[in-house]
Amino acid sequence: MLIKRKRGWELPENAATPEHLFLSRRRFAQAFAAGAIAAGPILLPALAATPASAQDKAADPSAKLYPFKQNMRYRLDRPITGEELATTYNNFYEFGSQKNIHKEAQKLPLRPWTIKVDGMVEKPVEIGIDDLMAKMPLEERLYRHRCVEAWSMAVPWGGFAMSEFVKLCQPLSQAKYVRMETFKDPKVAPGQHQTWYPWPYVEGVTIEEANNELAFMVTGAYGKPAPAQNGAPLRLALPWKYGFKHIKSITRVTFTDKQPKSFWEEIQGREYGFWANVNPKVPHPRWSQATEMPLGSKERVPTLLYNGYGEFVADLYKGMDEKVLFM
Ligand SMILES: Nc1nc2c(c(=O)[nH]1)N[C@H]1C(S)=C(S)[C@@H](COP(=O)(O)O)O[C@H]1N2
Ligand SMILES: [Mo]
Repeated sequence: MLIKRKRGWELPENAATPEHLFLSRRRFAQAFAAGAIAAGPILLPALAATPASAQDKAADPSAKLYPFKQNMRYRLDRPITGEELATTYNNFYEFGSQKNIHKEAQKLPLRPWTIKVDGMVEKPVEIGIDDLMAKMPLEERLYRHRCVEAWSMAVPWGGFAMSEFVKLCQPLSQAKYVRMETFKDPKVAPGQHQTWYPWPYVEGVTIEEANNELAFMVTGAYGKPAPAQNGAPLRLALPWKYGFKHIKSITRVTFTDKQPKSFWEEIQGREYGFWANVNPKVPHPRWSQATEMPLGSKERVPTLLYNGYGEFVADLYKGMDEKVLFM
């Protein structure tokens, strides 16, 4: 994950190697050693043939549903991040390892969009995003977001409780985990030409976490449909966990009895684990997690255990090994 040094909230050079360099160097070296790829240019240019905007915004049938009623149970201890910032400073490696991928991300066609539900469920289904939204109780929630890179934001998300989605899917009793996958289409997502990344992006949670009241499936932001760069048309928000768990542009949800191996865990399992709960006292192997830089701010603020959501989630982890819970 990229740590540039241009802005005030980012870490000094000695605190972190820019993640994309670190990882691409490492994975390139691995692939090279394995004879998988020949020496040559690592970065492929964006496909010139793809139109600048494959997406007709006016055609988004969900636009008329917004804004959703705000659920007052979830309150912020800080101002909402400016929309301009939250929609132009992004992590979405499918479109590149820099933060300014928002223009590139407009190439992602958001309709039609189908989510495949399979694995340990009563009946595997494919459901269109608009049919899904029609079945779900839509609401707005103000949530904090803490990236493992130590920047943070606070966003009004629109969407529905993940527990409602789980109910709709009718998982079998053997299902212990929910595994989610992002689209894979290198024609629209140039980052997916970088074959040393294990595409598609995968994330997972336990069924108990999915059913926790905080787990939220996001369709919108700032009172309207979320833009592609924030993970439209369906992304996850788990505000007590590091941001990389918030998988974007979900196309597949699988109920399983095996703990899923996530994208970042696959790349660098010693630094990015399955649980990834926020804890200021457990440093990342290459930098401190004690404080964070809210986007748009000039001063760092203390990071809170479970990102301040302990009252909702601490019980999920009672008696578990603290060595794995916070990475
Ligand atoms: N598919 C996909 N989902 C993703 C990522 C990604 O690169 N690809 N980055 C993650 C990380 S590290 C963070 S911090 C958040 C960033 O969400 P935002 O761009 O809406 O702030 O998305 C997460 N979800
Ligand atoms: Mo992140």
